[in-house]
Amino acid sequence: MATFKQALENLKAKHEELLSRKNIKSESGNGIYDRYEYPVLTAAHAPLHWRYDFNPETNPFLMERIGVNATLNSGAIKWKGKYLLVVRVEGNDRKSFFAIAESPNGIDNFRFWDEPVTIPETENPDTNVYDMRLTAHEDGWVYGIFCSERKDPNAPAGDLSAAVAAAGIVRTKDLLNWERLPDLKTRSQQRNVVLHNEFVNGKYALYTRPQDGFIDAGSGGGIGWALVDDITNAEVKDEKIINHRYYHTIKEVKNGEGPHPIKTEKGWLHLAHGVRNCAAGLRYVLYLYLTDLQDPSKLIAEPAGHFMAPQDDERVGDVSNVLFSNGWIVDEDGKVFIYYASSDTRMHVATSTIDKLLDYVLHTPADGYRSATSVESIKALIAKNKEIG
Ligand code: M1P
Repeated sequence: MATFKQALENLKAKHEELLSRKNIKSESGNGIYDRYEYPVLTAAHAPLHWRYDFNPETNPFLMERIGVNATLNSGAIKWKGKYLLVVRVEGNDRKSFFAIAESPNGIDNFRFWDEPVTIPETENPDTNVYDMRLTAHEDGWVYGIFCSERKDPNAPAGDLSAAVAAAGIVRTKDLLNWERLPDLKTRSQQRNVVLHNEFVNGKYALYTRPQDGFIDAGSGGGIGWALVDDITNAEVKDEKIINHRYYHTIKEVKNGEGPHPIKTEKGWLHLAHGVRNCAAGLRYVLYLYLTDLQDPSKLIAEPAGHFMAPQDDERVGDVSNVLFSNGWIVDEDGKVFIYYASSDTRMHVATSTIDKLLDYVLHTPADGYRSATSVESIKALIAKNKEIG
């Protein structure tokens, strides 16, 4: 028993060392944002009491009983002065669930709350839930919209992969008790649905991502926009595409809204992901765009290419070559914390400011969709630099 006690103490000490590790700003910034040396959350951050039976009688070998595989795509919110992530935690059993992790400063010391979040089910239980976007709406509720995945009831016999993606909706006032609302009713499958934080023309406004199948966006032209009368029985009746996909760009195959956009004096600042295909498979990167303050569905600026792409260790994981973000937090002083997952495996933070992100969005050349136009952009910059000698 002395050995068990010692082993448990060692386990707890190592875990504490990981949780309390100070994060360090990486040196090689690009002037737009700063990355950090360490992920803010990994599977190893999951609380030990979720994974180990601490009783030597029932777990004499101190085995991990319930494994956690990954911590990824997290919604984010500042709550009572703390930086909170609603983390997609994926177990070894491939089921994802939500759990809240809290940090005093947004860049390290993230610790999970005592228990995972209990999401009530509808009469049609979700098989898997993931990628929650949080919205503190002006109606006073905090909403979470997430992907609810269920087996395709029309799948041919023997096809155990075909699935249907829908937008599940919950709301809360305390982040402890969550009320489940009916899933969003839409004509197509949906993933990456996000609630805008203000009413628009007296209605709830949603960013959508219509898709032909569970994986393929297909004829769904990009990020959509829909106004909804009643969030407690939400239905997309009219949907228009506000951020399109284009041939030979970073979002040729798919795109999707990240967290809800940030209101700035120059417009609504959006963070999204774009997907292209290559011999190595799909490549997911992050990009920014700006829409009109009065009409959040009207695009006013979009830099060419990616804002962030997987680099170094970020490139490898369960689904390699993926960056995905569904959470960011803005401080009162304009500092922005961008929470992103790499390769569907771990969570990171990058920091910037509203001023820098607006400068990036408004002064980075837009995509001309041809090699020749890219060369023109570079030559225009060279000429400008030569003018100043
Ligand atoms: O594996 C990469 C991502 O794939 C999906 O995103 P999208 O619907 O845009 O293709 C989601 O399953 C997401 O969770 C995942 O990170």
